[in-house]
Amino acid sequence: MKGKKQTLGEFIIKNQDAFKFSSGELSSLLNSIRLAAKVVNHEVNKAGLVDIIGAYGDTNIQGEDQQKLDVYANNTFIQTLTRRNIVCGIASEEEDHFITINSIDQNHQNKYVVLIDPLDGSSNIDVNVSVGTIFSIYRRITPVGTPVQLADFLQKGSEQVAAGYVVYGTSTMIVYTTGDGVNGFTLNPAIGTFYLSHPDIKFPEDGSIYSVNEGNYLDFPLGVKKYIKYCQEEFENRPYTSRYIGSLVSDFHRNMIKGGIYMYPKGSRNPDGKLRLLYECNPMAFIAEQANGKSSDGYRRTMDVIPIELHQRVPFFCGSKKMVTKLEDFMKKFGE
Ligand code: P6P
Repeated sequence: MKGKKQTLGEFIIKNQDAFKFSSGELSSLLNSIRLAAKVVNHEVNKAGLVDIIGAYGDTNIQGEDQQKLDVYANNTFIQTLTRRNIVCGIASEEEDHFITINSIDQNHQNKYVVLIDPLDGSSNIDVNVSVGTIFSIYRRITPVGTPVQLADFLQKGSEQVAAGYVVYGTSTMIVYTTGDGVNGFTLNPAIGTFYLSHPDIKFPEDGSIYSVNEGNYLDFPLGVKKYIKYCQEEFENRPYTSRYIGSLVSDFHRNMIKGGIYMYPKGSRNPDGKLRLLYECNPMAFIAEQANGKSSDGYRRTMDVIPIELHQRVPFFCGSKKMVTKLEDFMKKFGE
């Protein structure tokens, strides 16, 4: 039918042959993420109406208050992924350690591990600011038929086979890559179907939006301070616009559409930065690079960082290629 938009389900099936590993398993994995996203979206959208807002009364390994929706989203993604019998292990921001997934008759035959930030930006939940889910998918590297190991999760970002995010915003979208470009799907809540709304998304090579928590300015490395002042000076197409929602998925998504750079530098309170390498920075970096953008820790490509710890943090600079390169120039010149 003319003008009929492709659904996410149709897109997954149509493109599964392009996936260099077992297409059926990845398709099933992506379908389970699609289902979990719809379930979480339903709760996020009605959070203001029921007593699901507010602290869960517990804290996660990050020492952050767990919001009830954090826990709900975490449980929903873990249960949905487990039921599909595709993954051998899951790591989550909300779980201190990785979870081994293996039903009795299964004997650890599943080949994929998933790392998730189930509800990023959750501190914004009870002020009605958009939040997101971030996921990263790898093939296991330890022998199939044995329990998953930490090494399966501590892989460089360049080894990811798929990554994506859900943004629960003015509309709910899934944006993901399997290494063959980036595509965005928007949910029609009336029928619970995601439709291809943003095919082949590309970061504008340059941009005029910078996203950083300027409240931490005095704490930033000199190179970052110099870059921010560069963004603010009257010259060429500057001053740029400062836009910071405080929700990585939303800031990243806007910058990918309009052009921009997101920055979370290190500082005295966050000596390695705040964002987690494995389930925030690497998946966003994979998407950024697949959309012709760039991502680094100020000096090195984010996806080349060798992980040493599940909840490891890194400084994170990600967005339009020319803006990230300019930031790196300031870091090389002025450094810490
Ligand atoms: P700050 C949310 O907690 C998050 O991980 C990202 O989504 C967001 O960009 C950042 O932290 C906000 O951190 O220190 O500026 O409040």
